Amino acid sequence: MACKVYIDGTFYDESEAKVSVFDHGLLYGDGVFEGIRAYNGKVFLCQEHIDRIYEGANYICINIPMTKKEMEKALYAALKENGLKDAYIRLIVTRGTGCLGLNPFKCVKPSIIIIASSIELYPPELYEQGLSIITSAVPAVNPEALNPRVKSLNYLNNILAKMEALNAGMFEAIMLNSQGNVAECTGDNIFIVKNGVVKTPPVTAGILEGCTRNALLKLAKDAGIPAQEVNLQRYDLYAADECFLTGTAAELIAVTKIDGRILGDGKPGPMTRKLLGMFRDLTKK
Ligand code: PXG
Repeated sequence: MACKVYIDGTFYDESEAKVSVFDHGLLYGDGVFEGIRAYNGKVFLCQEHIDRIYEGANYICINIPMTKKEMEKALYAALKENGLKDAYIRLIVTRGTGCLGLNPFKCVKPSIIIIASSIELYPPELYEQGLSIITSAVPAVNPEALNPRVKSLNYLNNILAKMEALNAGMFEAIMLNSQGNVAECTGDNIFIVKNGVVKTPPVTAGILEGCTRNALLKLAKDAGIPAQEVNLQRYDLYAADECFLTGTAAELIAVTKIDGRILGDGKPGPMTRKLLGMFRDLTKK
């Protein structure tokens, strides 16, 4: 279904929603974005996503030309304009239109784009079966170069790893950091469960600090389930009782096989199911 797209304060029909070929978002991947969900008319983890995009923009010296409150209003306006209650919202802030050449300071004004639509990351039956995934030969971006905490418009590294997964007949790939520790998947954070303890790599492993990840850690802690942010090696993955991925698009999905090693009994485990139930409840609040 055709949607109405917000660009710099105006809604355009999808076919008319266009940006300049001189936008540095297109020319250099110079910008930041968010993938956000709306459930039953409410923008889920709205403040968290808004805070993250403002922080990321600040890191790359983009001054978003609206307040956070105005941004929240624009997200709701995009839902309303499209008559959507449940949606996937793509928020993009680009450096804006400039000239050829890297110099970002020649760009006049950052552009804000909001697309409200839908997304399906994995086929529904995989939520029942669990995913089979691989570790990628493509390492995660070194945080000393471009910190992966910035959800930038540069996703090529993750796309290389995603292609590796797809070429191997899998949907996802795990990226390791330069120390060989587990970082994250191409569009999701990763968790394991070992002896009743939920574990996920710390932000310092060089990951996107996922909003779903943070919400899940809080849900676990509030429910008295032990949860730790600790470095994980590939050994920990293979030896895990359970594994699951979290992300705005994926929500929470079990992983049952990694690099050909079957985890637990090869089915989504009890902790994964419990946390998925708790997460679904949270989306209904
Ligand atoms: N790691 C990476 C590299 C991501 O891109 C996550 C973790 C999970 O973060 P959140 O905040 O969503 O829990 C992401 C999120 C898409 C798409 O269009 C990608 C993401 C989210 C939504 C849609 O492929 N990535």
